[in-house]
Order: sequence, then structure tokens, then C-alpha cells
Amino acid sequence: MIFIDACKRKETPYTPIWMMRQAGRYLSEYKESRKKAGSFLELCHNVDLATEVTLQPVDILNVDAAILFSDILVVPLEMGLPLEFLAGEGPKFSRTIENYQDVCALKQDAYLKLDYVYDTISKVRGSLPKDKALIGFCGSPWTLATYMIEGEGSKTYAKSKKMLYANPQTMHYLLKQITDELKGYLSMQIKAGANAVMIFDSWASALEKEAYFEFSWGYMKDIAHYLKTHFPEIPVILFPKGIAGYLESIDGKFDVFGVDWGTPMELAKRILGQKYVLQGNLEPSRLYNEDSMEMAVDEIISIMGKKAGHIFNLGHGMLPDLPRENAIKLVELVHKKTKR
Ligand code: 1CP
Repeated sequence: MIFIDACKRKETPYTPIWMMRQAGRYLSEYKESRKKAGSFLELCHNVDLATEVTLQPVDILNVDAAILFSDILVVPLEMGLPLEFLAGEGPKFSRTIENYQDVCALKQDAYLKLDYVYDTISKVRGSLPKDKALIGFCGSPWTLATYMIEGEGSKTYAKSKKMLYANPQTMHYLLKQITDELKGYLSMQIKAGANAVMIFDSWASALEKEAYFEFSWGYMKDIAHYLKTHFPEIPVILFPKGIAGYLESIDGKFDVFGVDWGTPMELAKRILGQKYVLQGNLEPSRLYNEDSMEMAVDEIISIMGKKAGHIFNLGHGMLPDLPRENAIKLVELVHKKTKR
């Protein structure tokens, strides 16, 4: 698998590409499947339909890897927090974590209740062409904790930060509990057939440097270390969004560092390129215009070169109204321009 070889810094015939949020509303096929399922969460729970939408972008875009179709929030859901996805508004938990007692009341071993995810992985792996990789994933403990505390997406993360600074032990207790679940969760995904795993720390940029390393990166590193000990052959990808200023302090045992669009690729290459394979980092909005897109593709390839050490991706997820033709074009361009 070209994608897996690239994660291990092996030479490949071209630079592999996949796109964060490559399954989603910009594809009419996805909207059809979601309609059949009834709701977003029912789509996550339905093994046949989740398999279908996982495979759609591989067929339509010709990307080198599929990413499991699910959501980072199914873990807190199974830990006992009721979740809804409201149309046009995003995720909402009707109960949240406010204090130590709430953390104590969370269900243990939630990862054993996520069979629908593991069944989807097995089914996808059974139908995916042999040369295409399947990526499993989870949210980082910090990013999941923000949803569990705020109850929804947030602009300020005020409740989460209040707990972090006013009750750091409670925050650590919560993060530790989530971390234990995620170790089990990703292990089960690997056993079900995931060829690589990725941890999304989407809300990394909410934290100042010292707090970031204590309350987020430390836990991501712990999960990565656990996985590299138990499954040394499975590549681990870490994606902390919005921490360009902290790159000098990034360390740990993992394979691929996901570079977001706000981090200059040159900077990431200079600081981390020797130690980790870099994945990224086209600004997704460039897909609104073909010329803007191609200019940035050339720029990224000129920085990263055509040698091992780079996986092409967006610097964050696809947006619901991006034109699919440009997503298809992007994959063609990267494959053509990086041919060895
Ligand atoms: O191809 C894929 O990548 C699909 C699988 C996938 C992944 C990896 C989905 C489907 N969600 C995720 C991860 C995810 N979910 C993250 C981390 C990645 C990122 O930063 O984009 C986050 C933060 C979430 C939480 C979430 N789920 C949001 C964001 C809300 C906010 O606070 O801004 C939203 C809108 C969802 C719903 C969701 N998840 C996935 C899709 C396709 C959608 C849209 C739902 C729909 O319209 O059908």
C-alpha cells in the first residue's frame, strides 16, 4: 500500500494523497446515503451504509486511503453522554461534565460498546482494493473533553479552561479516563483491520503552550506510545490543529505529523521533517478556485520535493460546498506532478 509505505518513509511511485473529511456533504452520494440512514448518527450506527460512505471517496476521487466513516463523538456518547446532531447546527450533548462527580459517573469500558465501528472497519477492509489503505481514527482526549464539558462546539472554551485552571485534578482525571478508552478503541480498530490510525486534536490551538503540553500533547503521546508498543507495524498519525508556534517542543513516538494550513510547510519541514513524515497542508478553501488550488499544490510540492517523507492532504477538512470536480482534479494533479 503506497500510503502505508509513505507513512514509513519508504520510496513510493508518487506522493499519496487523501483528504480530511473526504466523505461528506460535498458529495451527493453521501447525502443520499445519509437520507437512507435517517440521521447522521444512524448513519454512523449502520454498518452497511457507513461502509458505503467510507468507500465513496475512494471510488469518486481515487485517493490512496479511505478513512473510516464515523465521528470522534461516538466515544463520549458511549461513555454515557446523550448526543444529538442537529441539522445545520452540529453536535449537541444534552448532559455535560461539570465536576468530579460527573467524571466518576461516566461509563467505563465504553470502547467495548463500539462494535458498529469495528464491524464497519472489517466490512470496508473486505471490499477495499488491496493497494488502498484504511485509516481508523479518534479525537484527542483534550478535543473530546472540550465537547463533553461545553456540550457543543465552542468559540472560547471558557468552561473547559475554567476546569483546567481552577480544578486541574478533575481535568486530568477526565483526560485520563478518555485516554484509557481511546487506547482500547484504537487497538480494537487495528484488530478489526485499520491499516493506520490518526488522532485529531482539532482544538489544540485553544491552549497556551505550557497548558497544551500538559493537558493535550502528553495524552496524545501516551496513546501513540501505547500503540507503537503493541502494534509497531501500524503507522500512527497525530494532527494538532493550530500550534505552529509550538513545533520546537513536539516530541514522542509516532510516525506522521499532520500539518494544518496555518502552519507554513517550510517551517514544519525545517523543525520536524527529519523526525516525522509530514502530512498536509493545502488550505481547503483553495478548492473553491482551480487556479488557486494548483498554485498551492505546486508550492507544497516544491517545498516537500518528490522524495519520501510527505503525504499530501488538506490542512483541515473538506467544506460542504466545495466543488467535487476540484477535489477530483486535486488528486489527479498530485499524482501526476509527483510521479517519480
Ligand atoms: O471522511 C471523513 O473524514 C469522514 C469521517 C469523519 C471524521 C474523521 C467525520 C464525519 N468526522 C470526523 C472527525 C471529527 N468530528 C472531528 C475532527 C476532525 C476535524 O477537525 O474536522 C471533529 C472536531 C468532529 C466533530 C464534528 N462532527 C463536527 C464539528 C463541530 C464543531 O464543533 O465545529 C461536525 C459538524 C460533525 C458532524 C460530521 N462528522 C462527519 C461529517 C461528514 C459530519 C457532517 C455531518 C453531516 O452534515 O452529515
